[in-house]
Amino acid sequence: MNHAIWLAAASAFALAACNDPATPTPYGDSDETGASTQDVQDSMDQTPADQAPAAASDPTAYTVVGAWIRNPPPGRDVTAAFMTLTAGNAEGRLIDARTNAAARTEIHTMAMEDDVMRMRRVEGFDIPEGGSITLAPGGDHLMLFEIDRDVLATGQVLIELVFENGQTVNQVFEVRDTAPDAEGN
Ligand SMILES: [Cu+2]
Repeated sequence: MNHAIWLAAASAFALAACNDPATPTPYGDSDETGASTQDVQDSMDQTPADQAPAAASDPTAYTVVGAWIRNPPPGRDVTAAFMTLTAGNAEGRLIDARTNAAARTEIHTMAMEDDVMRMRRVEGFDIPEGGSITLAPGGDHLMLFEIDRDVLATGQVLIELVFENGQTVNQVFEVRDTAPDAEGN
């Protein structure tokens, strides 16, 4: 039931989105070479307090757990990705997501509309300082359009999460039929 609604919503949105002029995707166009050597040096001077040494010099350290992407049924060219995202020592805002597994990615939320759950595009998700947000089926999610099934078939999808302050996090999302914590099914 839920699943059917979700599919219907996904289908409606995909159709609507087709009228959208394609957004230019700067993916793979990165030319950032500065500062990384210094960052590594800084990290090495610090005690390895946690499992995220790369974020040691970042004003906001993001942590992602439970990242997964729904294995889409045959014939679908859209799917959704989920995770729990925690901000460390500063508040943050997720504003974009990029991946080679889809032609386009959007940030979506869900809202009831005439007794039907419908997805809606939003500009981003705020993450409170020291807090977290959870993207999960039936709620907030990353929406992937025109998916590349060859990439999904590898079982893992790399998604670059882009934050308002310019930080990015490259996160592996596991391709699954159900949520990682959905046991006994
Ligand atoms: Cu969506």
